[in-house]
Amino acid sequence: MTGLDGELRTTQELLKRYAAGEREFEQVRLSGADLHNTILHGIDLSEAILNQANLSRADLRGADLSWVDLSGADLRGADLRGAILTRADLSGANLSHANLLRADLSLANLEEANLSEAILPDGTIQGMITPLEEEDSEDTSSTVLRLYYNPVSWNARRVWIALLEKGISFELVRLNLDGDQRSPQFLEVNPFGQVPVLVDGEFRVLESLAILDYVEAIAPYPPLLPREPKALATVRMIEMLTVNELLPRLMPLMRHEFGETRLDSSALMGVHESLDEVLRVFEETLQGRPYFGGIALSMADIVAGTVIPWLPRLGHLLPKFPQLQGWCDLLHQRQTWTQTEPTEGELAAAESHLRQLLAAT
Ligand SMILES: N[C@@H](CCC(=O)N[C@@H](CS)C(=O)NCC(=O)O)C(=O)O
Repeated sequence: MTGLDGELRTTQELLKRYAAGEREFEQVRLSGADLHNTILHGIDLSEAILNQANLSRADLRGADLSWVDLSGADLRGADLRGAILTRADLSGANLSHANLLRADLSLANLEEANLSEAILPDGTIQGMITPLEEEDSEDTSSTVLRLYYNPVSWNARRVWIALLEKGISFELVRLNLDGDQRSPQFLEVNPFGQVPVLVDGEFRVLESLAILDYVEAIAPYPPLLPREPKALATVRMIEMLTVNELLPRLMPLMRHEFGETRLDSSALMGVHESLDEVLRVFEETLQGRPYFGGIALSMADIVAGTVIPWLPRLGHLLPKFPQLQGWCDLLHQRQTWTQTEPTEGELAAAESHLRQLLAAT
């Protein structure tokens, strides 16, 4: 790979060859390379020179990084589960929020490395007192996360957006919700016959909010849950208000719009007023900040942001809530929102199933 004629000179070349299936890149010299967010699962970079490289959020699961020079490298949020880092030079590297579960760090130089909130090889988190339960630290290094979803499901879209925001690899398994959610195969995955479900190796999580917690724990970078107490409580509050107040109040409007249970004008007005009650709290909570948790996107924006922008389509307009309106506009500038937005075709295809599901609730 690094012989005279095959010498690798650029990051692009490495990525190209990796994409073509090559894995042997031992002794490459790519000081200061920009490899952030890349998928380099199982790569052999032993004895490579990668000092000062940017490998933040890179997927380096199971990589051979023995004797590598990663001094001063940016490895924030990198997924290093099961990686071999024997005698690696990690001096001055930033490994905060990295996942080093079951990584081999024997004789690695960690002088002045930043390991804050990194998941260490034994499953403990640097800077936290409670070790992870043994069963939580199951090695999933050889598995890809699998998300069962439907494109018009708000609950599933929350998880989909969170996974994309984290930049981790996953695969999507689509359910049509036309009865396939009650097939024996899917009922084995979720006995309640609902999406989303996240499967990580042998481990399965139901319930979108629980899944979001799991995603945050396995991929802590970039954080989608603030640590500051008031911001954290606000984020949780918005998540719970969306699920426990906003969505139930929205259901009659959904049934009305989809023609199952038409409401007369006074009942309709009552629904709009009760929705406004919740939205007023959301509007006040933003307090001039771009997102519910402050300046950075959080799980609150993801949970509320898969519902509120749909309200105008259901006849509930937002102009009296200028902050929420601005927040919706901001969300729609994110690729993770546009990428996961159901198409008109998907919406039309889902309409009759949606009607049946609404009638059953
Ligand atoms: N509380 C669950 C709700 C899941 C849910 O209601 N999923 C809907 C789609 S949004 C579903 O799969 N419905 C199919 C059915 O009930 O048959 C969560 O948050 O994950």
